[in-house]
Amino acid sequence: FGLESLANDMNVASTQIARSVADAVAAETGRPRFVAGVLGPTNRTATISPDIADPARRDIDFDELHASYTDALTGLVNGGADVILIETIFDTLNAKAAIHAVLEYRDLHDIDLPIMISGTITDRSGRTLTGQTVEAFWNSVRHAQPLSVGLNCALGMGELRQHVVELSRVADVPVSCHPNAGLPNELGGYDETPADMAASIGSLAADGYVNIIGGCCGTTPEHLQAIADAVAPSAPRTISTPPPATRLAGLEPMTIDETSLLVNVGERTNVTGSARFAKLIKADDFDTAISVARDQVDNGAQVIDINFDEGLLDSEASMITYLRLLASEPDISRVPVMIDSSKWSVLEAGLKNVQGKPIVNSISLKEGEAAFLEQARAVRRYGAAVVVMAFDESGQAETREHKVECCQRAYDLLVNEVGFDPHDIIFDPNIFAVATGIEEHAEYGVAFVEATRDIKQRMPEVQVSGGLSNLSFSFRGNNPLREAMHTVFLFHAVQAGLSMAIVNAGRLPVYEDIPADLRDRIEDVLFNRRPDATERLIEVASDAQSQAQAAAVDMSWREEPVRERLIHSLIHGIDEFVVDDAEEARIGLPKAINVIEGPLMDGMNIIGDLFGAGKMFLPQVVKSARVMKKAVAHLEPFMAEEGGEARTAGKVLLATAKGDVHDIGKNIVGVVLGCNNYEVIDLGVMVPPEQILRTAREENVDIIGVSGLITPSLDEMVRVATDMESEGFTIPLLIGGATTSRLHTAVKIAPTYSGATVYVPDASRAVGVVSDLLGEEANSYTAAIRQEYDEVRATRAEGSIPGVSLEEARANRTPIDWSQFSPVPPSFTGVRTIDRIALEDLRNYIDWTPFFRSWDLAGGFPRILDDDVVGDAASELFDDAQQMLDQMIAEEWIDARAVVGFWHASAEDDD
Ligand code: THG
Repeated sequence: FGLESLANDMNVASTQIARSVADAVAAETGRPRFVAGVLGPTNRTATISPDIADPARRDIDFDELHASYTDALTGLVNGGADVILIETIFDTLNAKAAIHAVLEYRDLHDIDLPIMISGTITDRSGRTLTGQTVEAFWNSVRHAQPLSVGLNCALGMGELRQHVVELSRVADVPVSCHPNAGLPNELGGYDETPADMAASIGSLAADGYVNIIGGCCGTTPEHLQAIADAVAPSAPRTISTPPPATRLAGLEPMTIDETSLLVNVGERTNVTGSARFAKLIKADDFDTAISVARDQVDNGAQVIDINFDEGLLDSEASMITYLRLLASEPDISRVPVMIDSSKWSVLEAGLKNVQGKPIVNSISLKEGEAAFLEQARAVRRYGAAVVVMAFDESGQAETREHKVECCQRAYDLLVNEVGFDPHDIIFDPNIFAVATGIEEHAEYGVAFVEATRDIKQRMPEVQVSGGLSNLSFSFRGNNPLREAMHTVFLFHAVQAGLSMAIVNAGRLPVYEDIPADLRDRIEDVLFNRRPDATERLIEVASDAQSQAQAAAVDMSWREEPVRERLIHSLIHGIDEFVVDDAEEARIGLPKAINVIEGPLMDGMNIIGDLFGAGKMFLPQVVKSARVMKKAVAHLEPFMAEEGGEARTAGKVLLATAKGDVHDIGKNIVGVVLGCNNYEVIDLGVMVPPEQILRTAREENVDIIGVSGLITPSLDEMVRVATDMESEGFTIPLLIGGATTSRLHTAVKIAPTYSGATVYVPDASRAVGVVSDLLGEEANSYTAAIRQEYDEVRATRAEGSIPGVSLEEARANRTPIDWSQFSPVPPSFTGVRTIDRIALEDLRNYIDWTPFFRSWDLAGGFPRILDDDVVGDAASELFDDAQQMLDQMIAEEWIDARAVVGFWHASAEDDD
């Protein structure tokens, strides 16, 4: 709202008001009252790119957020806040900047300022906007050691409950919850009454899932009173004690405990560890460089080590770009990253660009305790785990004793001085090359394994890791032998307590598959069992046949017909084959445009369905849109050649309504449309209707889309529509944003504008709607929407018959004369087993109405059956359904849901 410079002043003033009220109430009641100063999420995300063409771009970065949070925080503290509540977190990286700001402020001013944390789940996938699961979110903010963690906003208690239950399971601190008074209804209001909220929150409390409760959007003092009364009888939740473990996170949680097998850390995304990767980075081919990370994950890497330490590279810039690109790849960024550099500035640049809980690789005592402590404290504020190399002022530790000494010293400093959770410490006792021919190196294998054993015995909570491929440097060029050595070494090191290793994921043969003789010779080297061990290994080196088994990637989907392949690529966000497949599809169809309107659009629609059903989350949808872009880019020149009818990019004007600054959703719509070959003109936020219409005319756009999150935006949208009407516009108007709805669009907006007015529920639907509105069938599409909205209005009008007063209703009571009534005894009591039900009998008892409603079949089944066009098809379906049901019952699956699902699927096929 342009008031950024006043954040500090406003926070001082508002905290002072809260303070004076809290103090007055405390004096009056004799009970303590606290003031929580809120740091909100801001209106920008540090994790998602605002630009189609540039997934590495960001609207805001960690440092900017940090500065702005520090400013806001200063006001809250000066106004007298007791606690800082970091709230409504949709992007954990934003929250980590806020946490960092508070931790740093606390240290600088030496004050005790507890932190409360509350995230927000925005869609049906059960993830944050930026794609993290609840547990991954908790792992990523846990370093704040908050007074509490919870969830708020976005949803009502009903939808939020399962996520609070999940948080309650994983969080070893008090759990809070302050939901909205239900989801905003279609007209932007909140429907849950104090009694509704009291009931749902009361039951959450009674079931023991929360310690702190409250209300967010739409709640009033009456709501809070009712909630307070409802939870009064319940005991607070008993804090859970999840088993101690190393808990990391990408988009998903990653837990390492004593039941874990060896954690594979992918080594290939390292410019010093891979000539190919180095070449790609130097050539600025980040796309292919990202596929190296994907290969590692596909081959089983559970963490990826990322290193840009190379003299000729701008390592910081490469690290930032790479991590930001990874953030747009949900199938890779689901795993945590290990930020690998010997330069602190690169490590720090990395830490500012990951939303999960990463690992820093590495710090050590080689420059003394002061530098070590400083870096360790910084790592803690960023909330990362850390690899500590067994180095000290005298250099790298080579003997068992020296390795253990370095690690013990680092442990004491980290745990006692810095307050590190020992589970966040990963020791690396140095894997060095063996069989080098240099005598002093002969003990390196044993020294590592034995040091590992000692470390795990003395400090059982820590993890031990190592760079495995270092071991076999002297056999460079002979991968089969190197891989066999790695496997044999791991076999022993894991027994000694090695829990992680940086490896070439997927390139580790099975121990049992290594020929016994080769195994013995390798073990001789590793354990320094005989003076001629190295020579004997070299003897067999050349005939060591490939033991490594390339992990078979499942490529069976490549065998499917081209339409299925295209859809598969879109859904899974794979861009590797999409150009070839688009070409194959183009050759098989009359025109290039048919590829877009056929298989590609089918794929996008499936994605819309999956998103709607919570089976995909936002970053995946954006990823799919990028694959789409690639396919469309390939088809474009052909469409141009085919002339006139080719869908040259339609022009879409997007704007956030006047008075509203929220644009994250709108930006994503812009990205998705841009990827689908539409030209997007984005006017930004707080755009007055005049400016929208002027630009629309000047730019001769095909569609206008207005978005908004806050309730007043709903009225602004009505104004846009009204102005469009009075100025004689005819182009379609799209309505979107969190508080908008089909109902509001139908009831309030559409009637004011004679052009098409269409509600777009989310970004995954934008392309379908725009292509329908601009396509050849636009007229019938628009007519269908109009009819649908007419029906919505009609239904609403029916539903809003004015009520009468309670007195009148009671006076109008139905007279029931019980004396005239004799109850009929039931034909039997007790249990009766029914073996087989014929559909003819059952059919009459099924109330289809709720199914039709949930499938959006407004007219209901009978109308479809009567309809001339689809009537026959529908009766056929019904017969099919009957047969299927009979069979299912015969096979003892009497689950009505399965039957209904079948019917629904068939109906869509025949549509
Ligand atoms: N400890 C910690 N971090 C580390 C290491 C360690 N990071 C880097 C390194 N060591 C681990 N990573 C690798 C990656 C690749 C190789 C070795 C270690 C390797 N690469 C082939 C080679 O050099 O022969 C490259 C071949 C190619 O170009 O493809 O062996 O110890 N904490």
